[in-house]
Amino acid sequence: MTHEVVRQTLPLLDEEDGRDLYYLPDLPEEDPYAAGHRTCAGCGPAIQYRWVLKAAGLDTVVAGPTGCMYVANSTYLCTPYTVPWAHTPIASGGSFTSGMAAGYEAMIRKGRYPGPYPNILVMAGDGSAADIGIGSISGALYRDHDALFVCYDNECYANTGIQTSPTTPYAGMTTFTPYGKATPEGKKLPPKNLAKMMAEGHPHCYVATTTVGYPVDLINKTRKGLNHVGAAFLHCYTPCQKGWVYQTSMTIELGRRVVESGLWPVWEYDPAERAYRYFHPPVQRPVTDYLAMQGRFGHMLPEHVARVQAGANRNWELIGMDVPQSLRDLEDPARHQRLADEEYSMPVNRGVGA
Ligand SMILES: Cc1ncc(C[n+]2csc(CCOP(=O)(O)OP(=O)(O)O)c2C)c(N)n1
Ligand code: SF4
Ligand SMILES: [Mg+2]
Repeated sequence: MTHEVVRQTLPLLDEEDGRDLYYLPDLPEEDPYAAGHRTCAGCGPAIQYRWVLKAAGLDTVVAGPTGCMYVANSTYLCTPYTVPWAHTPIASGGSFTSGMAAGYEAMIRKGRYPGPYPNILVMAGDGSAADIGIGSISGALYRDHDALFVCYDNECYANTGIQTSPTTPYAGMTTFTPYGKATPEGKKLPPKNLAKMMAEGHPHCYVATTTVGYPVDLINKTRKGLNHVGAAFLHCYTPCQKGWVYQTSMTIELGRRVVESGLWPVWEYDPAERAYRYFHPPVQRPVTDYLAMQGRFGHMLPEHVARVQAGANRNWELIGMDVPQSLRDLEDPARHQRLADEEYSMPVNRGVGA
């Protein structure tokens, strides 16, 4: 006898007028990612892990490929998870999670697991999801396994000592992209556009981008990805305090400024309509407001800053926003100094909807 596979639907938080995108919502009481892990103070990936697991709830199974969020979170017989969790090799987060999804489906159909179908997700670093393990995640998306595949993007291979990854931004300094006479900008290549690759390459999947600066957006997109019957991919910007060199209290602020400076478009791709929905932030800033907060960009020369501003301006156009003349003017290197000497607006303590 074949049993029906019953699926759950997680409720979405109110995003009325877009205003609630910014405030810290009343999060669920349950905390499947409990206190007591060993990540750095201000660790963006740890904040993302906590919110994603709060959004998913207790009927959840999680996989984590090798990276900071495996190594700093687990020692022998000790993890911060109160839900079933498994470590996978860095290359096989996608295939392992496919197996979990197929296994639960089969067990429920055969009556060997009572159901309902649990929330199944994997949270992989950018080194895993955009580089070493991209094949296994792409395969899982292509085969449409019912699971959420999350990339927590700290724009480097953090756990092995802050090496460059495909998502490290242009001019980002890492231990493998030091700046010097031959390469004054540090990293020369632009970052891989992972989320667009996943959306364009797997048009039947729900795909979205978000950041730790927008908790309601992050929680809702996690739930939409889990509610979607089939494969979903979420690309989340998560600052790495150690690798990026900034004040530990600025993780959330960076998560907003990267969007407000045009460097991280926030969108979701609806597979039913085959259409992108772009978030239009109410503030548009010069990229220096974002770059100057981080030590990894401190070496940038005027021409490097101007190039990043030109890229941000193209992003504004791509998401359907006007580019103010003041930002167009900043595409001229003559309008800049060395980044270390640039003036930029200091973060303020934002209130609700600020
Ligand atoms: C096949 C393989 N190559 C290299 C490593 C070494 N390694 C362990 S963690 C890690 C960094 C992973 O980077 P990322 O996925 O971005 O996660 P993060 O450390 O940034 O959280 C690397 C390269 C490995 N474990 N397996
Ligand atoms: S090195 Fe970066 S990603 Fe790793 S625990 Fe520290 S802040 Fe988090
Ligand atoms: Mg990483």
